[in-house]
Amino acid sequence: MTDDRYFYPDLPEETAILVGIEFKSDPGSFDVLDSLAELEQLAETAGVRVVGETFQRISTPNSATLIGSGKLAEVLDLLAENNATAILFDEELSPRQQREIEKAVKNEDIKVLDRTALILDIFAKHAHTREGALQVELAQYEYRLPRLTRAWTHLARQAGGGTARGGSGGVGLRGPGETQLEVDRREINRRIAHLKRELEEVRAHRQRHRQKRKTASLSTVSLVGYTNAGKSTLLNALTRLAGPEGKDADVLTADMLFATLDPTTRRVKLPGGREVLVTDTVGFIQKLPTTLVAAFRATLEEIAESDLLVHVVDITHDNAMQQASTVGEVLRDLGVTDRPIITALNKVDLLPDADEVAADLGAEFKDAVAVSAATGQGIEELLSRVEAVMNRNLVTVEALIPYDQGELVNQWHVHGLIQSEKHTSDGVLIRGKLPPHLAAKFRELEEQ
Ligand SMILES: Nc1nc2c(ncn2[C@@H]2O[C@H](COP(=O)(O)OP(=O)(O)OP(=O)(O)O)[C@@H](O)[C@H]2O)c(=O)[nH]1
Ligand SMILES: [Mg+2]
Repeated sequence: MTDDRYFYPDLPEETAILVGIEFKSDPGSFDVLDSLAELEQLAETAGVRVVGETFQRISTPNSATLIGSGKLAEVLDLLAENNATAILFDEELSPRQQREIEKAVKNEDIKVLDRTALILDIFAKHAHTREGALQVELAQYEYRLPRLTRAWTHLARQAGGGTARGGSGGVGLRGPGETQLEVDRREINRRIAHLKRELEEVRAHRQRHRQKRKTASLSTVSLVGYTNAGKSTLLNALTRLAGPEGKDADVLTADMLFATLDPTTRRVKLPGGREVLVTDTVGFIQKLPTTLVAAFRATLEEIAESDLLVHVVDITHDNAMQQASTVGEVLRDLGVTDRPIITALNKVDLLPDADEVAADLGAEFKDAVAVSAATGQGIEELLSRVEAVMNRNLVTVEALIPYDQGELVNQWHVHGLIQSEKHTSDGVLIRGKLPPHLAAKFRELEEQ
């Protein structure tokens, strides 16, 4: 039973037929069947049971129905045979395609959804911060606005009085209050404008917060990777093994897609004593529509501002290489191309011979370390690699710090490396390394 049916036992179970498409001209890096398997996982995460699937290889998409009419007839048969309540397309449907397919289905109780609607639905379930919830709501309205059809309003009426988040409208209709679907476009537009204003306020607040954090000037590392690769588990392991309090970051980890939506940042101590901030971010997925990428703004800003990326790869996944190249593509789309990257080949505890795999696959990646976020294996090595990259641009400084400025000694310990520390009659004489902006500050001290 899915969460929603636990809380709303009267909800009928939702079942779906999946429809995959492979474009002959551009087959993509994922095999159509692998992509469908992923779509099934997305469906399960959204609380929908898959009862049938089919796919078609096509040269050009049919502008009215995406798939050809013969294939559509087959889908309708599958739907009827299995008594399914939804058709789920693995490709984004244009508003027109969605309408035409709904017309062909001839039953307003059957939902016609695509991958984007499904991902948005999961996001609505998993967004916990105000900004996360607002941006998902905005993305959902923007997605739905051109797709408002009789079928939607009909379902909205059926759902009647459902709570905004409770999911009484079921998959594809969770999130913004279902009753909103009954109002006309003008009102939805008004809501979109309102959400945008609210988001601006929340973002301005976050910017100020980040500015404050910046003045604390710790370097930052972002954990990036395909959804379910183990980023959150790794953040927990890093803070447990090297955090100031030695305990888990308390980030939710789960064997589901998009468990994490809102970024979480924690302090982690590198082997030499220097501290960094590590941020867990939203996972990526293939066929991520640009409208959704925009919704990840909080995460994107974190990634764009970090000094180093740790790319977490689930090395035990059959599609590990395709997933890794998807992450590379998304990063490129986001314009993050100039950042040093360390690859963490995760979940090696599940492999019979971790070293062998690391040696084989490690060659495919730049700067790869085999780790297990679950057992802690390889985490020390990962931390040393992070340290090596972070320390690359430190500069050597020697400074005499007066005893009444003890806070500066502390800063040096946290932000840099200490090679020697001597207590003299005038203060503490330190020789070591610091990030460039702090080095300047300590040199000034020298000149006073
Ligand atoms: N065996 C094993 N399982 C792991 C390891 N790391 C993570 N997992 C499991 O993999 C699943 C996904 O882990 P998460 O940390 O939630 O993955 P994520 O990358 O944060 O995923 P999203 O936030 O959903 O994008 C969970 O069931 C974890 O327990 C590992 O090193 N070994
Ligand atoms: Mg996560």
